[in-house]
Order: sequence, then C-alpha cells, then structure tokens
Amino acid sequence: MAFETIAAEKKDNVGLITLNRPDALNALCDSLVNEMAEALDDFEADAKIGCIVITGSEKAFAAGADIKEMQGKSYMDAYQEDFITRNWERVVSCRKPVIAAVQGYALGGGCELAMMCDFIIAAENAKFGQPEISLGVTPGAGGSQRLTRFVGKSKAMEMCLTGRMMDADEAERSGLASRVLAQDGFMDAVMETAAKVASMSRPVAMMVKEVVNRAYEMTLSEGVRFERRMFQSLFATDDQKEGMAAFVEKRKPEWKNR
Ligand code: DAK
Repeated sequence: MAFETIAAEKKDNVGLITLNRPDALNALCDSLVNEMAEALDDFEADAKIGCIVITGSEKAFAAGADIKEMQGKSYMDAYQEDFITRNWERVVSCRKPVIAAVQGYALGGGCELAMMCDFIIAAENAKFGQPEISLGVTPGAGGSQRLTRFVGKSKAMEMCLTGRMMDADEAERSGLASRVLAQDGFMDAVMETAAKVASMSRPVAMMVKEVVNRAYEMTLSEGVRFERRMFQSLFATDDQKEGMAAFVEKRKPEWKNR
C-alpha cells in the first residue's frame, strides 16, 4: 500500500509499520495516525499476518503529537472533530499482537503510542517522556494512566510533572520496556521476536493478548476466572490437540489456526 507518512510492508508473517516523517521526528499528525489505522486494518484482515511491529527511525520513534497541527485548535474544534481520538484508538483495538520497537525519542503521544502496543522493545538510545506539561497541557492519549500502571505513581508523577526523559535502562528496570537491545542490528532482533510470536497459533496468541490485557481491567479473582474459562475453551480447538501431540511426539507443531 502506498502511504505518505508511514511505510507498511509484510515480511513473511509479520506486518511492519514504519513511521516516516523524518523532518518532524515522526510527529503524529492526523494523517499519519489515519494511515497507521488503515495499515492496521489491512494487517488485521490478512490471515497470514500473526504479529505487527510499529517502529520509527533511529533518531525518533515519535516526538509526540504534531504540535504545529494542534496549536491553533479551540476547545470546540478539538471536541467536535474528536481531535485525533477517533483514529488513535485503533492500535488499542487491534486483536493481533503489536510490538513497539523504539529507537530514539518516544515523547508525549509517541510514548503513549508505544504504551498502547502489547510490549515495548527499546534500543539503547531510546528516550521516553511525557513532556506535555512544558506545552501547557496534560498527557492526552492515556499517558497519565498507562505510564502510572507501567512504572508506578512516583515515577509517573515525576515524569509528568517535570517532563524528564527516561533512558532505555531505566525504562527496562521500571517495567516500561520488556527488553533493551543494542542499536546495532536492532530491527533484525525485533523482527526475530515478532516472527517468533507470528509462528504461534494465531487464535491462541490473540487469546493470550486478551487474557493479559484483562489484568488491567478486572479484579484478580475475576481475571483468574476469565483466564480459566479461556484456557478450558482451548480444549475445543485443533491447535491444542496439535500442540500437545507435537510435544509428546517430539516434533514441531503444525498449527491449523483453528
Ligand atoms: N510536533 C511537531 N514538530 C515537531 C515535534 C512535534 N511534537 N517534535 C519535533 N518537531 C519538529 C521540530 O519543530 C523541528 O522542525 P523544524 O524546526 O526543523 O521545521 C524538527 O522536528 C526537528 O526537531 P528539533 O530541531 O527540535 O530536534 P532536536 O534534536 O533539537 O530536539 C526533541 C528533539 C524531541 C527534544 C524536540 O524536537 C522536542 O522537544 N520536541 C517536542 C516534544 C514534545 O513536547 N512532545 C509532546 C507533544 S504533545 C491525544 C493524542 C495525543 C496527544 C494528545 C491527545 N488524543 C488522542 C486526544 C499527544 C500530545 C503530545 O504528544
């Protein structure tokens, strides 16, 4: 597909979205977020795709929502247009696993976009921050809520109140990033992880995503009950039979995705 502000490509079973506004450090303008949503629709509809990666450039994953685009808006403009809200939520509603591959700046909406993905792999030069307070606003795409859940109140509060950036090691230490990888060969290593996810049974990977995400929305006992029901339901699938038979027969499973 031809896009102007992103590139979208299919690499075997992995859908790769590369944010591509180098002159603006991948600032997330409305058309970029629309294009990203369109690419996600396409990957979601393609049965071959088992995992999606969102990345930026070596210098910036994304330096936030586009300040130049939003600076002149009135409250009524933002409210009535449902300014950038309508298309942003597409990442969250994606049912297939989505990995954020972050190099360089992930600030404001960039950090929020990364946190909407299922996990974040950071390069050594990654920098995360919610600097909106310096612009006279609060985080607007979930940063105050998701960052707090990832790193706890004290660190989230400090970052949102001061705009301080967190480096990759601190992000991994505090649970924001799942791993920090060397910049050299970074995307190859991320794509290897994505290929691993994509090699699993599609519906089971989707259900894993669903059960883990429930942990944020339910009490522990309700979440455990939900997980148990999901687990039990998998005994009605071909892939449970195949996965367990393959283990017993000491061979690789051949998923039917059924
Ligand atoms: N928007 C627009 N342009 C940006 C930008 C941004 N966020 N960030 C960088 N740029 C542009 C710069 O203006 C510059 O353009 P020219 O001047 O060359 O035309 C170019 O990118 C290169 O930037 P710098 O010259 O500043 O590069 P440096 O290496 O010196 O500095 C920097 C890099 C990342 C530290 C700096 O660019 C910076 O501080 N950028 C702004 C970071 C920031 O404040 N981000 C938060 C934005 S507010 C919502 C969804 C999302 C949001 C809200 C609501 N809803 C769903 C309701 C999100 C809000 C935000 O993200």
